[in-house]
Amino acid sequence: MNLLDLFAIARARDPGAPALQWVDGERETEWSYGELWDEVEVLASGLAHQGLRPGDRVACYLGNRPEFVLIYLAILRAGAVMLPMNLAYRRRELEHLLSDAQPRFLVTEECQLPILAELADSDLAGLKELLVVERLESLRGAPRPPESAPSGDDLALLMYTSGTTGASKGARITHGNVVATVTALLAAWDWSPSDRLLLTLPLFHTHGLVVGLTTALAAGATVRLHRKFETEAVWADLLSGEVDLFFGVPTLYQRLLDRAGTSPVPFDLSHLRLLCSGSAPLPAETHQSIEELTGQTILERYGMTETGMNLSNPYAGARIPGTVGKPLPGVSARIVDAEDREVPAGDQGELQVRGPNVFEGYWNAPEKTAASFVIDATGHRWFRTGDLACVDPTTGYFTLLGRSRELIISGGYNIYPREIEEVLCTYPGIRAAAVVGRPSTEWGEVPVAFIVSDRSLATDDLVAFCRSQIAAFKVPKEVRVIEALPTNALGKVQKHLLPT
Ligand code: MCA
Ligand code: AMP
Repeated sequence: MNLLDLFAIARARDPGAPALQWVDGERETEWSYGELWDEVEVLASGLAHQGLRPGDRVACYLGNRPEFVLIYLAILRAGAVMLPMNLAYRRRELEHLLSDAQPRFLVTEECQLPILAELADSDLAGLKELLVVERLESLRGAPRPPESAPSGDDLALLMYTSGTTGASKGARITHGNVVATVTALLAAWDWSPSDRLLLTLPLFHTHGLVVGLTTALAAGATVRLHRKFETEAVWADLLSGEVDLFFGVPTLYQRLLDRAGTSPVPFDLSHLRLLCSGSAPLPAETHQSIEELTGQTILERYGMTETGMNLSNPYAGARIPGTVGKPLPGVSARIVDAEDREVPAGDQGELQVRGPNVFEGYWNAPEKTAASFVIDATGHRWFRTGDLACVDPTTGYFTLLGRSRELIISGGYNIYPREIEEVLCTYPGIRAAAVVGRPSTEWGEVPVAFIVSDRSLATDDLVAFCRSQIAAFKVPKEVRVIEALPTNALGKVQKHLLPT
């Protein structure tokens, strides 16, 4: 089965049902399933007419807007591969993605053109077309492309995710992988066509794109899309009775709580069907405070770009704070020691997963792919998540305990210290740099940089330099100049000794 089959079933059920509501300040626009797919056909025809072939990559540098949804579906309809790019990415990150993935088209919006103009002198071989969603007339009027029927093994998404090496790697995600996550969530979270999802997460990552948008459209449900998370607007929608589900990263729930804390009015959300959290650990206090305030028990789940969704607290049953529940239908999960041997229930170790949801490998990186999987004695291929976890022997629920790789998760975005350290070390005078995560109530964690410099430097200038190179959310929230980095006898930096 491919994703188009899933969508076809949903729209055939009721072409007049509302698929997408776009909320732009005071203005609202709505597309039925029939209207949405008519437009998708037009755009897919135009893309194919302009030379897009099955298997070609289309990079999207777009914020949440209806055209994001239309272009995403049109890319899939044309048999091509969607490569979403985080809007906070700047020259260094964009050049890496575009040169590695060699997309044929780059789709953007007018307000991003100044940022993309910085790439004018970059060598982006293979990029044939820049499409601006405010000017898509050139795609209209083309003959309908031949029916494309990607197989389950064909790529649907190429999603970049930070590697331990510093540079991010493209996860090759097939139609079959996405179908596996989507069908598991449809069943596990009891989706139905009458559901209305409030979606404010960015569509350029798995949480917004797959867990939110794609699953809702496969359910025949309604997506109420906002440009971004704005606390007031989200509270208004949640309280209005116009939506049934809301998905967020922990920072969003913290912001909802902060806003409610200053108001005397009640924040009862018992009319909602489901609040979900993922992408970063949800503090048990946040879980509890949301329950006390709204009457809703957040359902926390766990996933990765490479795997889609793996584990979930139950829809019907106990949702236990601090846990991520049990494997979703079709997913197997195990905890192993350093030799990849399964440990007894209750013991800690690395979490490994397998199932039809797990990606096939990284783009152009066979060694990194090989290093990410382990084959067990029965020939099963397990993905090494790099997350540390344990299973409760009584309940069977998994708890995440940290990460074996150096990863900072800030507001649901991943930051690899190595990438920031590399950028810092290109700054004149900096001899060594170490970036570590510091706990933050607002963001979960934030990056802090320790640097050793040959000359005195203004940290403001250094921060400005970082901003010109990498996404603003990766820029260290604090820079400290120190005499030397603590190292062990082998010269390896001892990050745990740094005074965060
Ligand atoms: C924005 N800023 C941040 C972050 N976001 N700093 C640290 N961490 C962040 N995540 C900074 C900006 O650099 C800027 O700093 C200032 O905040 C305001 O920027 P703005 O864009 O206006 O911020 P915002 O709109 O308030 O965004 C905060 C946010 C956003 C809504 C929490 O970060 C967000 O949407 N996060 C969700 C990420 C997500 O969807 N992750 C899922 C990944 P300055 O003013 O200094 O420039 S998928 C995944 O993880 C897996 C598969 C899974 O399991 O789901
Ligand atoms: P990404 O690289 O964006 O795919 O992020 C995947 C990582 O997010 C996982 O490896 C986890 O470390 C983290 N993650 C996702 N969901 C959760 C969760 N519910 N609790 C803790 N960490 C999570």
